[in-house]
Order: sequence, then C-alpha cells, then structure tokens
Amino acid sequence: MAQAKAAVWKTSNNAYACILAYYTYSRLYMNKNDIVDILEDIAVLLELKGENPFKIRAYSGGARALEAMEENLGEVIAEDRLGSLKGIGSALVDKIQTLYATGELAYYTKLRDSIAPGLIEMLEIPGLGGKKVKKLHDALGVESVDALQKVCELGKVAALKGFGAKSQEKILIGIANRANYAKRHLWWKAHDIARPILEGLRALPEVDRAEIAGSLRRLKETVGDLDFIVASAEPEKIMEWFTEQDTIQEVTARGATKSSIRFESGLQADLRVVPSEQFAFALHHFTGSKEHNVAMRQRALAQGFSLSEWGLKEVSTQELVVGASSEEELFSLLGLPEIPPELREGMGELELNAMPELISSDQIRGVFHNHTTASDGHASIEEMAQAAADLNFDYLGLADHSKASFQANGLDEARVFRQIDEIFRFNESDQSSIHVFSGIECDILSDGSLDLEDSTLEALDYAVMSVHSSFSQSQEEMTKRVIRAIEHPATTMLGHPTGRILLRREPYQIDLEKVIDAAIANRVIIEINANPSRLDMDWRLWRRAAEKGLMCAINPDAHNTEGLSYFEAGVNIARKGGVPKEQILNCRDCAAVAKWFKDRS
Ligand code: DGT
Ligand code: CA
Ligand code: CA
Ligand code: ZN
Repeated sequence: MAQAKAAVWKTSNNAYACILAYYTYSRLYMNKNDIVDILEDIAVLLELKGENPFKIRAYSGGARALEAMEENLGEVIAEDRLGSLKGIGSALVDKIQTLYATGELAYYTKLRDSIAPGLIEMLEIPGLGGKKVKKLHDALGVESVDALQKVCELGKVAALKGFGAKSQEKILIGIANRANYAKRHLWWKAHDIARPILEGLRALPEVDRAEIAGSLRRLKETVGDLDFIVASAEPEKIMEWFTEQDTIQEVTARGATKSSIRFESGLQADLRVVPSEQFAFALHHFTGSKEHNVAMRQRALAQGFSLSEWGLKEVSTQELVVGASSEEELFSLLGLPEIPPELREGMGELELNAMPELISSDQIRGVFHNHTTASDGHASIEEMAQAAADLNFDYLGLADHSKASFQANGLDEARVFRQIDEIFRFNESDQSSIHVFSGIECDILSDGSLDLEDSTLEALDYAVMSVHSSFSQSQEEMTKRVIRAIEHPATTMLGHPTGRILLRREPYQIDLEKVIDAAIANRVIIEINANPSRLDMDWRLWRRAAEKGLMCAINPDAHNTEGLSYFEAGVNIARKGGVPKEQILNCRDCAAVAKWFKDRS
C-alpha cells in the first residue's frame, strides 16, 4: 500500500519537476540538480509523444544516475568521466555537458516546441504525467485544460481504461484549484513588482505622499492585485506616468483619479489619487481588509460617526469631523491605538488590550533550516556562511535532507558524520564570523518513526523533522505520525507542518491544534518555513499558539545563497501572527541558541 502511494506521488512529482525545470531553464549557470530536472522533464515529454520506452528510460535512468552521483559534476566533466558512469549512455553525455556549460539544450527546446502548449499545461494537474496526458489526447482528442474539463464533466474520462471515476474527480479538483491559483500571486513576487512602482511614484514632483495599500501592505502570503494610494493635487500627471510604464501589458481602466493596469504575469495594479486631506482615510480604507473595515465602521457608528474612504462624518449632521493627517490620528479619533496593517484582518484586532510588539528583520541573528550541496542545495558550507555574514547574521544552521529523501540526495548516517566533521573544522578554522550549527532535515517516515538512528541524531546540534512522503494519509494517520515524531527526544523543530506549496499544492490533512499542543508539551519548536511558496505554519494559527507558549523559528529553507534572504518573508508571517520576539529562536544570540539546543530553555 505504502509502495503504491509512493508511486503515485512519484508520478505527480515528475510533472511537478517538469514545471520546475522549465523555470530554471536557460539560466546561465546550471548545477547537477537543474540538469537532473531537465532530463526528467525530457523523459516526461517523450512519454507524452509516445516515443519508444528505451529512449524514455535512457533519460529517466540517466536522471537518476546523475542524481545519485556524489562527486562534483564539474570535475567529472573536466576529467571526461561522465560516460563511464553507470546509467549514463553516450547520447546523454553530450547533452549533460552542453547543459552544464551553456545552460541550454537545442534538443530540449525543440522537443518542448513540438508539443501543443495545452498538453504541457495539462502536466501541471496533479496525477497527470506524460503517459496519461498522451492517453487523454489519443482517446478523447483533448488538447487543452478547458477541453479536458469538458470531457471530465461528461464522464468520458471515468470510462477510459486506466482512469476511472476517482481519477476523473481528482482531475476536476486539480483543474478547479489551478483556476483559483491563477487569480493570485505570491507576496514575494508581487512585492518585487510593487517596490519600483512605489519608488517611481514617490519620485514624481507632483506626488505629496504615496503608499502601497491592500493585501500587499497587510503582508498576506498571496495577493490578488496591487493597490497604490497617492496624495496629489495634479492627478493627470500621475495617471500619465502610471499608465505609461514600459513594463505594462495592458491598461485596463484609465480615469481622472483612478487607473488599473496589468502586467505580463497577469498581476493587476490599481492606483487612486486623492487630495492630501483625504490620504489617511483612503489609505486606511484601501488597506483593508474588508472585514477590518466593517468592524471599524461599526465602531464609528456606535459613536455616532460614519467612516469611509472620504473621511469621518457626524451621522446626525453629515458634517465632516476634524480630519486626520495620519492613520494613527484616524485610529485615535475612534479611541483606538494604531493597529499595524498586518493585523487588520477582522480577527478581533479592535478588541486587543495591548498591541503586540511586532518583530523586525534586524532582530534576526541567524537562521536554521538551510541546505548545501551535500543534499539538494546549490552552495557549499563556506558559501552559505559567507552569505549569512553578508546578511549580518551571527550564526547559520545547516539542515540537509536525510536519506529517505533520495530524490534530494539525502544524507545517510556516514555522510551525516562526515558533515558534522566538516562543520566542526569550519568553526575551528575561525575563517568566518559566522558560527555554523550542524543540523539535519530528517524525514518523518510514514509511521512517524525517524529516518536516522538515534545515535546519529544525538551527534548533531539539532534536528528539523519534516514530512516528505505519503502525503495522502488520512488526517488521523498524519496527525499521529507527526506527533510521534514530535515526541522523539531528538526532535528540535517541526519543518513545514502542512506541506503546502502556495498556489500549487494543497496542504496535507493534519490536525494542527493537536500538533501545536504536542509541540508545546515536548518543547518542540514549529517553524515558519519562510520559503515564499510555503509560509507554514500559517499566520492565522500563530497568535493563539504563541499565547499558549509555542516557540517559533523562522526558517528560510534556503537551497542557495540568495535563498537565505527569504527569512524576510518569514518575518512578515511572524509579524502577521503577532509572535513576540521572546518566542522566536532566531532573535536569540548564538550562546542562547546553543543553550536552547542543549536544554530547551
Ligand atoms: P486581494 O487584492 O484580493 O489580495 O485583497 P485586498 O484586500 O487587497 O482587496 P482589494 O484589492 O479588492 O481591495 C483593497 C481594499 O479595499 C480591501 O482590503 C478593502 C477595501 N475594499 C474594497 N472593496 C471593498 C468593499 O466592498 N467593502 C469594504 N468594506 N472594503 C472594500
Ligand atoms: Ca489588492
Ligand atoms: Ca484592488
Ligand atoms: Zn523539507
């Protein structure tokens, strides 16, 4: 049974790798893992074309052989030894060398171009690999996701050999999720687009004030669209600049004081220009959330006022009350302290006795869950430590994968001990201001046991335990499994506790209330995985969990040096969850962290 599940996961994983490969493709510098992804991608595409199985196996087998290779790929290529590796045939040697040297491969580009884009899109639906997409195409003539949805709704897929009612249902759910996902964007990417626009607006001489509003300002994990609010007496000039930026795909609305634009990624942006005296009210209104605005309006009404983006009016006379030049003043007109944007979600923030003190990025002294070239990372211990020093950290935790994550080149016991040695030597050498803690991201196996021996885990400074397999267990099984891992004495932290990939993959079924209680009882930390596509444990659960005493770590899960900067996205979530700095391990100094690892206090 476990075997069958693993196989299903592997298929959908292949399609997923396929998408990932395309993102990294044509990057000038390609490492082993990027190349493995592309070889897997080629195998899936060949399957889709119905090529002969030997050819397909040459690529999928080659991918696996390359993945399992422990040596440095650059050296192997330089010494011309690629062809002598078991599983890498002569046809692949050339292609791997070309990818390594140039980051491109004409064969791969041609292959992708020879397939209808709709079929490649179908590979993004969980559970559909090359073979199944080909079958759907051959048997039912579908060439797009829309067409696939139609034949599913007609029940034609259920009737196909090898599919059935269950997989038809799963495909429909996958298509629905995909449509929802397409409407939203990761905060991290949206912020990248928004920041230069804000700077551009602020640089205009006609602009008095400019701010980002909406969900981006509230630091939500995903955003629907961008909202900009500008104070100016000359709106035309601002509209002109906004609608004529050269990064724009389409101007979807252009008015005297309000315009909307769309970028190539599908992301849209609204701009509103208001007179300076309205700015605080407009900024507050368009920051939202809707639920927060409703609560604010009710509070105003109870005091005899009506609140809107225009200002605060006396209900009885319809007279404008004395204005507000800042949001702080606006809140104080209603007898409230200034509520930070990230807390404005209509979740009781008006009733808080005291505003929680939110952490900031400069309070972060180091990070714990990061990968190196030992498993599936792209940088060495030295390179990661240098990047940590560049971020002004004091320490860096390395947590490579364990052996059950074979697709990520996870470490077995011997390799763990070798890495502990390397880290020890690195720290002894005094070559860096960074202290490196030796950790592991150890797989929680399907029954809740751990992937490494107790004696190995004990030799490390700390261990992050994560689920990377059997995602489709029932909520009861998954909850029991994770709690069993939490109760293991070697467990320091729980990694990405729901397995979700924002806008791509739903969380697995798990009762996080029970998991939180178990973590508190065992003094186990739950991470905020700061990868912008994960960001779990979700901020919605943090305020109550932190009040109950749960400890937090902000973990960038970096796979390269740039990935360390993801810690900022984790800080956003800690702010949004109102987690106090005393309960965030990263806010402690090196000695205090070492002490926590020893005695959990
Ligand atoms: P998003 O874009 O879906 O990620 O979320 P928001 O919160 O940015 O929503 P958006 O862009 O539709 O509107 C920005 C803010 O404007 C929203 O948070 C609250 C305010 N707003 C917009 N429409 C309404 C409404 O119908 N009622 C109320 N109370 N506020 C609204
Ligand atoms: Ca918005
Ligand atoms: Ca909007
Ligand atoms: Zn992981």
